[in-house]
Amino acid sequence: MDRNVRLVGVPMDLGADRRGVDMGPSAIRYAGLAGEIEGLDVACTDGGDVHVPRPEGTDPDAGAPVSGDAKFLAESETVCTRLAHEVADAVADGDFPLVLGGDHSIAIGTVNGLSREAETGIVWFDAHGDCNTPATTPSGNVHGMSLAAILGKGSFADTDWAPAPNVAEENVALVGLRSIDEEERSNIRDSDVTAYTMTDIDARGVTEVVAEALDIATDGTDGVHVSLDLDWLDPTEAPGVGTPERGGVSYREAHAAMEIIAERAAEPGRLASMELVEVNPILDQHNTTAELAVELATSALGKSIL
Ligand code: 4U7
Ligand code: MN
Ligand code: MN
Ligand code: MN
Repeated sequence: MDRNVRLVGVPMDLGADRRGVDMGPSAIRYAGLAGEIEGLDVACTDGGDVHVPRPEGTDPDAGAPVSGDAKFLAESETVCTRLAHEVADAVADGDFPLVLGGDHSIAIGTVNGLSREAETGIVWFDAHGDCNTPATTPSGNVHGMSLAAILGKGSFADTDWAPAPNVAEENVALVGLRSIDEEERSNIRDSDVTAYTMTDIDARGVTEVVAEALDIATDGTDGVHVSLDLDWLDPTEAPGVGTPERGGVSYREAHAAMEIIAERAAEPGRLASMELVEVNPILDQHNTTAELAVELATSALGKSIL
């Protein structure tokens, strides 16, 4: 990594059912993120946390679109707009934004800030598709809709804060899927997003799949955003997440994926930003999942064993 890394914490949990994911930024910092990054001879500054309203005293139905259901949509807009501003500021200063969640709804803010001035590809590591819309969501939780929001699907198209300005579906790859809702499946199939399931990883190996995902995300773009939902990993490795799904990638497979990203960071169409989301310290065993998030981030930023 040839740029300064700027940490931006987003203690957001309004996009998810389980309280606790709001403590993710603290847990990831406590696991030693800044020191580990500095250990790579990369400068790291901490931009602090974006302010998140507390659920008490907020109306979950405020801002909901006329059709369908999305909880805390008004607050999601507020938080994502603030975050987009912080990310755009970091990029304008020549820094590399490393965003710490918080639930995955914050990706809407990260990608909006990032793609203001640059064509952006996305590699989205997740057990889930995050492609529900307010009309298809079974839960009402925005963290299950964030990629659809970024791509301006359903009623998100009518908002000015959710669709990202410079992201083409053709440059988006989902990696590691194993839990998709019925109607969400059609949202993915009817889109130009490329989706790699765990079956693809079983058949082809994680290195080939991730290399191909990067080809998609770098094709004609200025940079790639890596969105890492820790539930991408198997729950035996990452127990501290709100929506664990069996059958995820192993510790080594996750590292292999991040090492391929680091290799690409030096090339054109390089790594533009990264976010670590869905770490829930309340559900964790010790601070295992936050520590894993730190390891994977430093791997992506160029840490090698020898
Ligand atoms: B995550 C779910 F119904 N699909 O929409 C939904 F199963 O950011 C889960 O990937 C979404 O962790 C998980 O609520 C969102 C559910
Ligand atoms: Mn500013
Ligand atoms: Mn997710
Ligand atoms: Mn997920």
